Amino acid sequence: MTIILQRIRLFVRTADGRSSGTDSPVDLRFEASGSYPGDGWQSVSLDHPWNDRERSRTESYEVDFTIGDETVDDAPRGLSYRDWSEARNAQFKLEIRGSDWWNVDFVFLLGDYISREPVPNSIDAFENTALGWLLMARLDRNLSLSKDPSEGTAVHTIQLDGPLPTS
Ligand SMILES: [Ca+2]
Repeated sequence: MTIILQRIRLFVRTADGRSSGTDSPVDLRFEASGSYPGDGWQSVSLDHPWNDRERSRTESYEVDFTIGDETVDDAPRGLSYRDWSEARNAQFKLEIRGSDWWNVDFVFLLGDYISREPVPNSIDAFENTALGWLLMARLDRNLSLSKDPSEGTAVHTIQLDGPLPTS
């Protein structure tokens, strides 16, 4: 079986405190696999055309992993994993690139997945099943991000604790 993650949506609410918002840039970091261009750790800037991450605002960011030109055995494009265990252990990190403190209320992460399995009794035929948007992670507590260690952590690893399939 192969699990292909085509895109994610991250919902993140900035807390309501007076200095909870940030002007520091924030990246999503993840490890490339499958058809995604490049090897190893990648960074995508989480940025809208407006002033992101103001106090008590909820932002939604979509990151598309199907942008690569490479194909892997004619599989659908995206980040690919051997099985659900590997998919659930994939690492996604939020990294703040400045010392303007960001205080976060909650983080929800959803992923648009496809599972791909060989067709029984065939040599090279595969069946792709679109699973739609699955809840990957929910962090429902306060999180402090800053490059200044006295204010928070610069990199937060999102635990994939959502109810993803186990097999
Ligand atoms: Ca912006």
